[in-house]
Order: sequence, then C-alpha cells, then structure tokens
Amino acid sequence: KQRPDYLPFDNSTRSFVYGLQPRAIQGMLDFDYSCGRTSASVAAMIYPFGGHHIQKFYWGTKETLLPVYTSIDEAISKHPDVDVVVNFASSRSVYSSTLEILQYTQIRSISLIAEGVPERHAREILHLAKAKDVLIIGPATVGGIKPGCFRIGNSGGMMDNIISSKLYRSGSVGYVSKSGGMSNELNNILSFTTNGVYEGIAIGGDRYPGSTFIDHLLRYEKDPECKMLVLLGEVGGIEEYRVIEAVKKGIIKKPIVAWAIGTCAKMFTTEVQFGHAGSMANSDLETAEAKNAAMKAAGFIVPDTFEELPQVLRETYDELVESGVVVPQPERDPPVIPMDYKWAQELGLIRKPAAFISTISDERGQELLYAGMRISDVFKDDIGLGGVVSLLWFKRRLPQWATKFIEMVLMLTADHGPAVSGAMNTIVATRAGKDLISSLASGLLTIGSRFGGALDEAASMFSGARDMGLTPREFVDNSRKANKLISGIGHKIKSVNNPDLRVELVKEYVKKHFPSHSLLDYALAVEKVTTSKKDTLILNVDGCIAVCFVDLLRDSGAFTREEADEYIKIGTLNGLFVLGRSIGFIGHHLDQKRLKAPLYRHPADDIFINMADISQPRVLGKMQ
Ligand code: Q5B
Repeated sequence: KQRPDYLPFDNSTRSFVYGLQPRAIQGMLDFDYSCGRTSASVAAMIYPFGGHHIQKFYWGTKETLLPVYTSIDEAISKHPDVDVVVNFASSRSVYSSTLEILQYTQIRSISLIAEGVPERHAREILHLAKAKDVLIIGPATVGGIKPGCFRIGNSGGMMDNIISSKLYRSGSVGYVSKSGGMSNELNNILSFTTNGVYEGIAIGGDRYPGSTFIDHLLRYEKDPECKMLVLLGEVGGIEEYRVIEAVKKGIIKKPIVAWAIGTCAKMFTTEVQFGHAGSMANSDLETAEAKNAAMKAAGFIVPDTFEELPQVLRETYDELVESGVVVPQPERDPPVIPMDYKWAQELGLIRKPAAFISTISDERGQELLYAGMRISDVFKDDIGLGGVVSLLWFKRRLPQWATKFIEMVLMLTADHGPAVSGAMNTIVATRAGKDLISSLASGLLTIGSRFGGALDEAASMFSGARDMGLTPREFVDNSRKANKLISGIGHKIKSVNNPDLRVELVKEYVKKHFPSHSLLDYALAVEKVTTSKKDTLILNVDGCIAVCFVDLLRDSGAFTREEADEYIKIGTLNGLFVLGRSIGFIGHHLDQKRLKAPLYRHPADDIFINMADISQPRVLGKMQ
C-alpha cells in the first residue's frame, strides 16, 4: 500500500529485523497485538550466519513462526510488502549491511540501532539514503514508536510501560528527542498531560544522525492527524536552530512545545560532555540555555524549567481541545498480553514445579559446587579424583582410606590389554573410521555381566548369601542347583597358578586400611570352594572390588545400612569399572589412530559358517 511521504509507518507496516534479536522481536509482536493489529509488524529476520531456519514467537496467547533468511535478497524477494528494516547489526557490520539494504528500492526506511558507528560511515549512509529518498533513523538510537501502528525494536521499553503510557492507541502529539530514555520520559508525561503520543522518534545521540529533528517535525506538520509538536533537544549541535528557522518562516505552524536538556552545564566550570557523542556545546550557541531562549523568542512554547514541562504540555493540549482541533476519543482497554514467563518469575508472581531435580552439583553461583563443596576447596583440600567421585556419586566426603581405594580401583581397572572384549570392540570401531566418542562407546557398550560388568551382581550375590547365613559351600551349591554362575568368580586366563596381581593388590590394601573386610573374607572362602573344582574359578577383579566396596559401604561409618544397600541396588559399582576402563579404551582408540590402523575384517577362515540346518530356502509369500 502506498503511503504519503510524511507517513513512514502505519498499522499495516511490515518490517525485516536484521540480526538475531528474539527479545526485541517479541516486544514488537506484543506491541502489535496490544494495538489490535491483524498482522505482525515483523515479516522476517535476516541473519547471514547459521543457515535458513524459522523461529517461534508468541502472538498474544498463541504461537507463531517467523522465517530467518541468510540474505537480504531472499528476504526481499519473499516479502514484497515489507518497506522497513530495523537494523540491529553491530557497529562493525552496520555500514556494509545498510549499504546493501539501500540497493533495494522496496525499502523506504531503515533504523540503525548500533552505537559507536564511525562518523565517516554514518555520513556516507546518510548521503546515499538522501539520494535515494530513504528515511534513516539513528545510528545510536532505540528508534521510535507510532502508537497503535508500529514499534521500532525496543522503543517504549517493557510492555507494562507501553500499556501505562497508552502507546497501544494513537494520540495527537508528535515528538522528537535524542534517546530512548528521553523518549520514555516523554511517553509517560504525554500520557497524563494530553491524549498521548501520535508518533515519537529518537534520532540518536551521535553527531551525524541519519535524520534530524527538522526532518520528523516537517513530517508531523504535514500529517493532518498530528495536532501538536514536541521537541526535546539537548546541549550540543545546532539542529534546534533548523527548527527555529522553520517556525520563524511559518513552515511549522502547529503549536510546538520545546525544551533543551543540559541547562545544568553552566554549573560546571569546565565543558561538560553528556551521555551522547553529540551532547557537548562547542560554542555559546550550542548551550541548552541559548537554545531554550532562541526557541522561546521564535514562538515555541518553552517552560522556564524542565519540571514545568508537563504543565505547559497540558495547557497547550487543553487549548487544542477547547478550540476543537483535538477531539478526544473514548478510551479502549488494550487486550491483556500474557506476561513473559521469566519476567513473571523474577517478579515472584508465578511458580512452577521443576521438571528435574538435581542434588549433586551447582554451577549457577559464582563458584562451581560439587555436593556443596567449592571447586577451589576441592583443590585446596587436595581431595583427589577419589574425593571428587565420593562427592558426585555419594554426595559426601569419604575418609582418605576410602577415596584412595576408589583411586586404586580406577587405576587398576584402567586397562587389561587389547584382547579383552571391550578393548577389541574399541579397536575395531576405531579401525572402521569411528571418532573417539563412538569408539569409546563401542567399548563401553561391551561391558556386561560376563565382562567387567559383574560388580553389582557380585556384591548382591555375595552379601545376600552371607546375610542369609549360607556357608560358602552352601552358597556355591545353591548357585549350581539354580544353574547360576556366581558373578565375580572365574576368569578366562587368570587362575590359582596364574593369579591376577590386581586382585592381590586390592586384597593387600583392603586388609591393611579398611576398618573391616568381612565380606572379602567370605568371598575368599567361596573362592576356596570354587577353585577346588577348577583352578580358573578364582575371585576375579570384578568380584574382589565388589565385595570390598560392600565392606566400605557397610562399615566405613559414612553410610547407613539402607544407603549402603541402595547403592548396590541402583548399580553404582559397575560405574567403577566403566569409569576406570574408559581410560584404557580411549588409550586404545588413540593408539590405533596413531598407528593409522586400516579397516579390520575378520578372516573368513576363522569363522565356521554352517547353513546345513537350512534344508529349503523359504519362499516369501507362500503360506503352507
Ligand atoms: N564356571 C569370566 O569363563 C567367565 C563360573 C562357573 C560358577 C562361575 C566366567 C563367568 C561370572 C562373570 C564374571 C567378570 C566368563 C570377569 C572381567 C574383567 C577382565 C577380563 C579379562 C578385565 C570366564 C568353565 C566351567 C563351567 C562353568 C564353570 C565358570 N564361571 N561356575 N560360577 N562364575 N563368570 N565376570 O573361563 O562344569 O565345565 O560346565 O561368567 O565374574 O571381565 O581380563 O579378560 O580386566 O578386562 O570361559 O579381567 O567365569 O569358563 O564359561 O567355559 O566355564 O566353570 O559352569 O563348568 P570361562 P566357562 P562346567 S573379570
């Protein structure tokens, strides 16, 4: 739809947001919804990185999707109804992106949000935009707002501000200011002194804004719906004098209320630079005092102090109502916009049951906590890897003999050569070209009740038998009768005559440091029975670690009996082997990578292939 040149935005304006700014976009859509717009003011985002995708937003209480394009060209071709770009590109990329946008005649207005844009770049953009008759707002601005129609980015602040300043519906006052903060102040003051804002633009605080006070005030002058003008200027620059000229020449005829901020500068003995790059008086003419005096002399309505601004605004507006220029419209309540969940939570207005509970670590504060212990204390107290395992697995600090035992277990289960099934699978996966994690996972997934994963069941079988008062022989006999192998007993290559020295080390440590080792003693008595039948039926590394860990859990004094039993039941002990052996599997993966080992294919002559039991090939689809 063609709009008059004084009207860059109306309630059908559609825009692109350049940059990934989901919060700002949600704010624009919430504003649209409160205005009663039927379509969203944002058609799409443009973001050159991360690929073409869609993002989800709220439209009132429902949800809606917006596309993200990687190029301006694509966005333009897909949305011929868009003529505004809100450009959130940083000071580094705003120049190139704006020059590119300016190549498309479809775009009639661009807001530049970035601060710190080099003045040379700002001037070049301004020059080109003028030649193409494109309205530039900014840089270094929040943008502006046209109540009931269109909101540029974050202009107007949070939604409660928008609602309380009645920006969801049009008023009669058009204003210009420099910044978002000054605009918010005016939005608020105008909402209770007049029928509200018709349009407000913050031109930005830089020395070379893309459009200036006069550009917008001339638009408002032409626009029949705008009845009253407000100029909130500031110390520095001479833009106010261009407006003074227009008023003096009778180009601006509508009542104009004005104030230049920065009158306090005279209280300082040296030159004062206010927040904006352009807000410093380089001559007497640029002081706020001189500007206020000149505006008053030219016929502007200028209060004596900023505090009196609301009063003169009210008086000016009342006169317009009395003379029939402004006809106040009945108020309407804006639709309720559901409060943003995070904001409501911050305000303590809502609560929600958490979907997850976690009780072992916390990274939200200043310092990472392991079971309540600061990470710096973990190192100060030198609790070692065993101490960290005791914090994260058992949520408590275990005595040193116990943490040292955990470390010992991790060290002696770290590897047992390349021939064991888990290492083999790691190696085969690596040689098939898999990455570290996949190869490690391949090895870990091999850990099971026969290989490395017999600890939990061994702990449960041995402790269960002992708790039931079974003698070692009764335990072995009962297991045989039940046709059940005893977990933790037996080894493929280790035997009485070829003892597993890892097991010897564990036994030696436990006997020396543990307060009690009654289950280990029981298991060794069981081993005597099993090895009397076959010398490979030794208490293996899984079994030995398992029974010793039960002794630790039950007799260290750090756990209640219920806790000790629960740790066995929930499968803690296999974790020791898994954690330890991960070290070795990673080693095997790296070893094969270093060796550049090729794909492995098992020799067919090592596989006995027998299909003799298949008498007739089955014919699919033929039922007998
Ligand atoms: N028989 C480990 O089997 C193995 C018996 C048993 C009663 C038993 C077997 C077993 C329980 C699971 C277990 C952990 C599969 C092992 C580990 C880590 C590792 C590995 C490494 C590393 C070995 C021969 C005769 C038969 C069986 C009887 C066997 N086991 N009776 N209770 N537990 N154990 N796994 O040698 O009368 O002749 O029919 O399943 O604890 O994984 O280094 O390799 O660090 O990586 O193949 O150390 O013991 O013996 O199955 O031929 O049995 O003994 O009934 O009797 P084998 P089989 P019969 S540590």
